Amino acid sequence: MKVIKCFLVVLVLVLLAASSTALAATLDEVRARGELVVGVNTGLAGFAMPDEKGVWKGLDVDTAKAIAAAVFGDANKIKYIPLTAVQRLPALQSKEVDVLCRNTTATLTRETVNGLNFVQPNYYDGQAFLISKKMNVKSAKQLKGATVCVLPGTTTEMNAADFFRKIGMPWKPVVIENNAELNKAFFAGRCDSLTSDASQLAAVRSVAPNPPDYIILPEIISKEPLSPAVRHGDDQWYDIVNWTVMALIEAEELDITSANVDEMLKSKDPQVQRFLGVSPGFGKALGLDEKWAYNIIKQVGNYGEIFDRNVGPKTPLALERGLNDLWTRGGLMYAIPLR
Ligand SMILES: N[C@@H](CCC(=O)N[C@@H](CS)C(=O)NCC(=O)O)C(=O)O
Repeated sequence: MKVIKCFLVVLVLVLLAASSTALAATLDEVRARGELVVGVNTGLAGFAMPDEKGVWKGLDVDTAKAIAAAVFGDANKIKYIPLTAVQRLPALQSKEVDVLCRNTTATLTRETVNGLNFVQPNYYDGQAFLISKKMNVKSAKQLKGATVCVLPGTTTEMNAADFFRKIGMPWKPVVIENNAELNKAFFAGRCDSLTSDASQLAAVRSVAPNPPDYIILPEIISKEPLSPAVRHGDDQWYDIVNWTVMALIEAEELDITSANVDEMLKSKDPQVQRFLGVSPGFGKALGLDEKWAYNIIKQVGNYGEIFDRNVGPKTPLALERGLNDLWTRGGLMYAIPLR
């Protein structure tokens, strides 16, 4: 009896030790390594793509930079790991990356079966269809019998099947795993339509041989809340990534920008003072420096700046804020209170 009791006590102690290391692991590992390892797209204009000098640019890249700024006070301490749609979830599960910032839709099965947690979305998207104007089609409901290019390992594949099944229309999926090959197949006329998240179709269209030859049909057939993701089991790391995205939105709500953040340090507004660490507390609560949010905004900008710079109306993607506008202007971007 005594031996069994003893064994149980040891077992409990071992389990406790194991769970506490799992809880604190990621931030410690990232700090010890001296850089954040981020899983990004292999190349998606506006979201994550190296420029002509090989410098990664995009909304997902800026989200990653914000995390690095929060953790290190230096937005450039990042190693980018390009991942295809099929590779991305296993790469996070196997600890090849600390975080995924890769236009990935938050879903129930990805959070449960795949053991991941999605934080606050950094882009609310929805699936659409891209076609050549020559097709003379105005609605996705006219795509009867159409061949549709689609990437495997995505929510896209299932949504398209659901859409056509629901309206009882036949279609022919053309499934190609390599994204560049998929886009090439569409532009070469191997499929009548390319289906994906609307923002991605805008990105693909922006690099088309002649963009005005192509249109995105009006139907949005799904909800695609694109969110950074972390592994299950490390709440502190989840909090850091989640509150980094929240901070980007909060700064826009408070009218704090990369240009005025130093001026804002002198603000009399207690909310601004707490946000920028002038009144300390939030940094300690997250296990970070009190200047975590200041560093994010100074080095990367607020959510609106990131949106405009990468995908907004003045970029080749020319996307409107729409759902990604602040809640105060009718969008879904809403930072839960920093208190
Ligand atoms: N948001 C959807 C789709 C994401 C996705 O992977 N889209 C493709 C189509 S543009 C992509 O990013 N491809 C780039 C690649 O696989 O390299 C999901 O999470 O499943």
